[in-house]
Amino acid sequence: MTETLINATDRSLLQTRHLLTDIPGPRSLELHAERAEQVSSGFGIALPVFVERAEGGIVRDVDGNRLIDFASGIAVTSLGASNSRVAERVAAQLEKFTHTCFMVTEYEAFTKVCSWLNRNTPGDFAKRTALFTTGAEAVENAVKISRAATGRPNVLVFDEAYHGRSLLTMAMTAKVNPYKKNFGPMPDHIVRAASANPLRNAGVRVEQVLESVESTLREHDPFSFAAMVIEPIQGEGGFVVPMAGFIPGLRKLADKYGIVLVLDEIQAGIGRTGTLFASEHEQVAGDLVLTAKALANGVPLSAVTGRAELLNAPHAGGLGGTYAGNPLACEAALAVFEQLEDGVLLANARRIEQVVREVLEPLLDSTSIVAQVRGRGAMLAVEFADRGTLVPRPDLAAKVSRDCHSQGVITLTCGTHGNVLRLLPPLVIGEDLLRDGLEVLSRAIASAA
Ligand code: PLZ
Repeated sequence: MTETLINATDRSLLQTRHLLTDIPGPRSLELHAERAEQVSSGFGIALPVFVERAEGGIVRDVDGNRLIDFASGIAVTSLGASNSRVAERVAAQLEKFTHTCFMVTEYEAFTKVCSWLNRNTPGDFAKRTALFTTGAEAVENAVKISRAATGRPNVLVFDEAYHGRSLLTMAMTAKVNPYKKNFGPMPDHIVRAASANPLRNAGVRVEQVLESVESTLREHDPFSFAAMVIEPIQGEGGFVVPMAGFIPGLRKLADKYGIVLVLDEIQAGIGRTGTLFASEHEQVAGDLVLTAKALANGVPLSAVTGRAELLNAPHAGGLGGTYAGNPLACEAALAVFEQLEDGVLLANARRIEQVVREVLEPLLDSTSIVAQVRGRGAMLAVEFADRGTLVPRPDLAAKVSRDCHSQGVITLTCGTHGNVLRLLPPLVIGEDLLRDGLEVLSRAIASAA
């Protein structure tokens, strides 16, 4: 895999882990102290390291350390954080104009991004796309579109869901701390149903979970629901791949009651799981599909794509936003699409899964603190819990993550209980680098056990 990588030839940042100082180093600590004097303390931090340059699978910090990137800025920089084709297209656009506002005067790249998404999202029906800026905005607009199309108020969401931090999407997100605490009251008409977490529902059949979802719908009148919104693989909630048959079962419920099925592919989509869209693993087409994050490889862009009759339901002028589908972001997205076209990146994602499973799955036998290794493609996670009782161990996830950080591997945790360590390497990471990072991780897990 190392040699087939798309950018392997034009990399100027050496693709090896290299530590010159403690992590964080002295310059990062200084800058972090300055930050604390200037920046709202409402922002958390996974690793207080200041970045000087990033490329491929490496992040170089201001102290000259080279760290392995197992985060990709939370599943964003899938093509590497300074992808040359993205840089070229954005630079060329910068010379022409940075912004017109698509609601004032138009530019072709906006249409081209919509056209690619219309062609490539699952579902053999006429589609339209609306572009926005952040993931949360895509979710909010999916709700607006579904309400306009159905004339109904309610929105069904699921346990362990994450959909954003804006007022509506915060209400749709399941986890209270840190996302919702002190920020209420929450907007109304959000109803939560059971999700189909296989680890936490051992012995439960998928039909039973679907019955429980249907009974939640019935409690509120199923015909009062505009949309049901689900992540095909739950991201912040713990990289939960739902039980087989769950998403297809939701598709059937949505059809039965005329509810818009919205697939939030913001974290899992755009190649991350080894297919363009994670819902392809389930062979389900959403009525609306949401993308953001990797869509423009770090230039802010999000999209709602789906059935033409839904996207055309809002009145003209009802959708928009000053920066919606900004031309720099559209050019970045077109550069991403070009590089997804030949399937090499998708193959890389699948190869990453093979390597990660080969290294981490033996831990299931050698320790009793790893309850599961799960995920798809380059969206993989380790859940820390007592193997017998399944009591979550966030302390171990935090310890292992800290250990990785100190060894120069950028890892993130997630999960309702904070006990899941997730791996989101860029799809262009070289195999040697990937294996080096995994070696650090397995040693950290062994020492925590
Ligand atoms: N839907 C499935 O994963 C963003 C959140 C980081 P925005 N996830 C990372 C944080 O702590 O704020 C996300 C997601 C899914 C929606 C969103 C929201 O996307 O671009 O952060 O608004």
